[in-house]
Amino acid sequence: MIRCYVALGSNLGNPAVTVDEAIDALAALRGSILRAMSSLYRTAPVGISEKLRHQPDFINAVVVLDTRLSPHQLLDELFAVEAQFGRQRSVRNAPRTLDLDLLLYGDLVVDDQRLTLPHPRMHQRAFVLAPLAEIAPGLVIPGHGPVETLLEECRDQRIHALNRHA
Ligand code: PH2
Ligand code: MG
Ligand code: MG
Repeated sequence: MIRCYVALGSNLGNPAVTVDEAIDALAALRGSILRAMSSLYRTAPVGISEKLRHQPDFINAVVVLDTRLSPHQLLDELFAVEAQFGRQRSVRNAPRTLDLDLLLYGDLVVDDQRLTLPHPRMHQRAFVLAPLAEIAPGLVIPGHGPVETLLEECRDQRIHALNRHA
């Protein structure tokens, strides 16, 4: 099996419920086993154009999946789960009920029409790096370095771990 990391994000509807339910859906994916999940994080929108800037905070999380699926099969499954949660694709970076991004597929490096691995912006985003560091300390992102070092460079991004049991 290949070890993969998948990021979850939501900022429409009830994001915390959506992310929890989406984690259950990922745990049920064919040919795959859910190995770990991070805490949920409340995060300020990052890298969004001026016009779309005033959108709600996100809930983000990251999970570890071991899979027998190919990268493109896994990508198709992730799109199917997004659709199941009512994801509408309008303009890029519009608020969304659920975004599932394949971050890493083993140490595979690819860049084709549908898929770029490692995910091209993951190394600049605290909302990915903080949950990733929680479940995969010391992980090295091919071409970029250790997750903790990258996270230090994103200190200006507002992000806050939710205490599930509060
Ligand atoms: N996703 C984006 C763009 N910006 N910002 C936060 N905080 N969380 C996200 O999941 C996110 C974002 C594009 O997918
Ligand atoms: Mg995304
Ligand atoms: Mg996406």
